[in-house]
Amino acid sequence: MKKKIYFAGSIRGGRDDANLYKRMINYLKVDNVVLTEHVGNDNLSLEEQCRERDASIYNRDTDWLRESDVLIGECTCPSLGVGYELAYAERLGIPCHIFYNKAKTQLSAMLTGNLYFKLHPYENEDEIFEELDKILKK
Ligand code: 6IA
Repeated sequence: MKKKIYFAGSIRGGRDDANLYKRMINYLKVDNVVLTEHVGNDNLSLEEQCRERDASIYNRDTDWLRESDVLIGECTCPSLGVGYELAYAERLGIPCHIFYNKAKTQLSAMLTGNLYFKLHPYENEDEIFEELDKILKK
């Protein structure tokens, strides 16, 4: 059965890895439903904050989180929003898988120290897809 995946990746935290998010989302989409495809969008506008628009983003994202079967986060680029989503998903008992490039980042102890989170440190991008296959039991 297709899984509903909440893919989490940095937006205002920085878009350095946006292309990687897109590759991961495209891979996940083949056999699953990715609720947050826009996270990999190349030309996501990073326009000025507007409280009302941001409130609708927050409400939509938390609705999606509540209906997701699994959260997959790419956390190499630190993002407050992704950290928030991870804590939110943990509260709901949604399985959370965290990917990060271990040569590029020192992940927060608030993530590495929380044994609820399943960590997937990688060196090469190929390893990501092998791990995704295992998670989704391809
Ligand atoms: O703090 P960040 O912006 O880096 O948080 C990124 C995370 O929050 C992602 O995993 C998304 O699920 C969520 N998120 C943050 N901003 C948005 C957004 N539009 N649309 C959907 N999800 C979002 C932001 C566009 C905006 C810059 C005008």
